[in-house]
Amino acid sequence: MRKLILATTNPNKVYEVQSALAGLHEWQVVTQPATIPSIEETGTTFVDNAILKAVHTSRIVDDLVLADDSGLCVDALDGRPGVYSNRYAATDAERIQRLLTELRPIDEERRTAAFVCALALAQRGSVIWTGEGRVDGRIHQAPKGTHGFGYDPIFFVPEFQRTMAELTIGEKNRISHRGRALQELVRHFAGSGRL
Ligand code: ITT
Repeated sequence: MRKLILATTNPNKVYEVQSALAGLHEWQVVTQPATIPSIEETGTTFVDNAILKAVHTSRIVDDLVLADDSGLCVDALDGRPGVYSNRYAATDAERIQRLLTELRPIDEERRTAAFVCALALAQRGSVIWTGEGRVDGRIHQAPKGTHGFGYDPIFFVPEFQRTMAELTIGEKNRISHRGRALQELVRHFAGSGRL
């Protein structure tokens, strides 16, 4: 069995990636060791930050490393919080509150937004592959649902007519930014014969 190391400190990402890749029976998908020092996310794009995180960890461990950089881009805020989604406020509840306050004057039809996820694969300091996924939706007026994490309770998914936090893990992985980027990764593995 080969190991795929997830270069993340976010357990929700780990859960979603492990569920999405459960069909890759040759691979054991595990979180990076807690001893890996964190690296500052100095990039200005999702893919730059995903590469930073993947390469950093891959200089310390021998196995293949996968990193995810993701966030919420709100059209009425010129794409913010974007790569700063995690740094927007201290907790999920405060991040949601800040966004809802900023969007209070914005009408329903202008509350469009997208979740974006960049993935990077690296080994021994070199990038092997990058991919991106995106899902379009709308910022709901109030939080709804208890699944998922982060901004999920205020992200309304038109295809389901529910918020992301009202979707099951299977539904979220089918349509989400991360799920779509992971579907690309599976195709890459299949194409490169690494499946
Ligand atoms: P790592 O860098 O350790 O992977 P992180 O949570 O800091 O963990 P990011 O820097 O990529 O990850 O920040 C992503 C933020 O964007 C995350 O903390 C959420 O606030 C938001 N986000 C990303 N994906 C999301 C999702 O599927 N649902 C809800 N919010 C999401």
